[in-house]
Amino acid sequence: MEIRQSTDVLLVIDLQNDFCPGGALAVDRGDQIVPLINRLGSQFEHVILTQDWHPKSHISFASAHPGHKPYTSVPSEYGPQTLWPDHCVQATTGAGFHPALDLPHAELIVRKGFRRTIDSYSAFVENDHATPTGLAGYLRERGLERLFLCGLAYDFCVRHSAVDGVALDFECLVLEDACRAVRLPGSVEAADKAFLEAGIQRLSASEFLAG
Ligand code: VGL
Ligand code: ZN
Repeated sequence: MEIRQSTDVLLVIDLQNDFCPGGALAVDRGDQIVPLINRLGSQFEHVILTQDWHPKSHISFASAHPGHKPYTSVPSEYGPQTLWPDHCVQATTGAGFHPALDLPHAELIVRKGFRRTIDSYSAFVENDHATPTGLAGYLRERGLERLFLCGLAYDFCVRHSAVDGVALDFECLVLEDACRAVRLPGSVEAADKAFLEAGIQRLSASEFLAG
């Protein structure tokens, strides 16, 4: 597959310390995809990063709901909200990008989840399904049309970003081996199904790079 340099984007989701081994919400082997993502990045003219960026006491933190444990769910105004360990707190080391991530030409960093009462898995729309992040407007204004997604986590932020991107008329493809999953019960299967239903192609980044 040929990269269309003027209209394609590499969208790197949440490659942050807290999602890597040793971090607060560590994704198994989350750090291992960094070299592959760096190689991918060097092939794309347009690279955009997302950054999970929560205030203290964020609604998605189990610690903000006394008596509730991480990885359970609570009702919220916009439906069930999964609770997580405190993670990606604004301006902490955990919220920083993995130190080996080497994408100096990334042209935009989209921060999400910065409103205390709304979580945001998607790079496009927050979990209330109403609050836009601004990414769709940026892409349209810049004439960017097709997104290759990679990063963390496959079954949450990559999943919702790709599905919302397609709903907003962007073509989205997922570079599967350049992602890692949180793996809550059934979450990877649910992501696979969501990609299939939305017509989102999954492809191997290694094969993609090999041409
Ligand atoms: C994510 C859970 C909570 C992700 C972010 O990046 O997939 N998952 N916040
Ligand atoms: Zn988060």
